[in-house]
Amino acid sequence: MKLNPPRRAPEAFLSLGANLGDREENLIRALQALRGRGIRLGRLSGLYETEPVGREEQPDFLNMVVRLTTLLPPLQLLTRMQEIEQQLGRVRHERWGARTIDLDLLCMGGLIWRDERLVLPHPRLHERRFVLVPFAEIAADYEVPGTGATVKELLRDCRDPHRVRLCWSAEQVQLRMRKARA
Ligand code: A4P
Ligand code: MG
Repeated sequence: MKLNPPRRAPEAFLSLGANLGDREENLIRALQALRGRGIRLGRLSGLYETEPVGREEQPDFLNMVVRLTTLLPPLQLLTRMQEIEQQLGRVRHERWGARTIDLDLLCMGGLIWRDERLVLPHPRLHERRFVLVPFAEIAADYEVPGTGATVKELLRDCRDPHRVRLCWSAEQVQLRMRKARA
């Protein structure tokens, strides 16, 4: 009997950000919600406190990047991410009155994708230190599809002046995840 070769699940990188409510809690809850249903979490970056880019008059963000593997097709992964945003946003909405979590899909395998729902790699990732610093922490040598450059090269060339400061190490995040599960 001929066995099918195991399918290698593609890897994906997600950026998570929160700037309202209990920011750490929102990120931890998003990570927990991501786990399962065809998604396996891999390496996590630490949490970085970052100056807001774009609309400047808003609180500082906490940002991080996570690697995961999944057999979900890209649009299904995006749908899952948006469900999680809604779940967390809705809970927080009553209390804090604004969106409390942002999940962006940075890259997925070697995929280049552009339609009305999804653009891959994320079109602004190379302009943003709040993405590139945590991304480089977990995957400095990953070549971002379509750029011919690694994450650490994109970070080296990035001119974004906004402050990015590590405030929780990856080990502290792991510990917090384990406590939340216990
Ligand atoms: N969409 C297309 N491609 C993607 C992708 N690769 N990942 C579409 C996720 N979504 C993607 O996103 C708007 C639409 O983008 C979705 O309908 C989706 O189909 P959204 O998350 O609903 O809205 P948004 O996040 O407010 O808009 P946008 O343009 O994604 O904003 P950004 O680029 O995410 O910026 N400063 C700091 N320091 N830290 C931050 O995390 N985040 C933002 C938001 C601004 N400034 C920030 C931070
Ligand atoms: Mg977004």
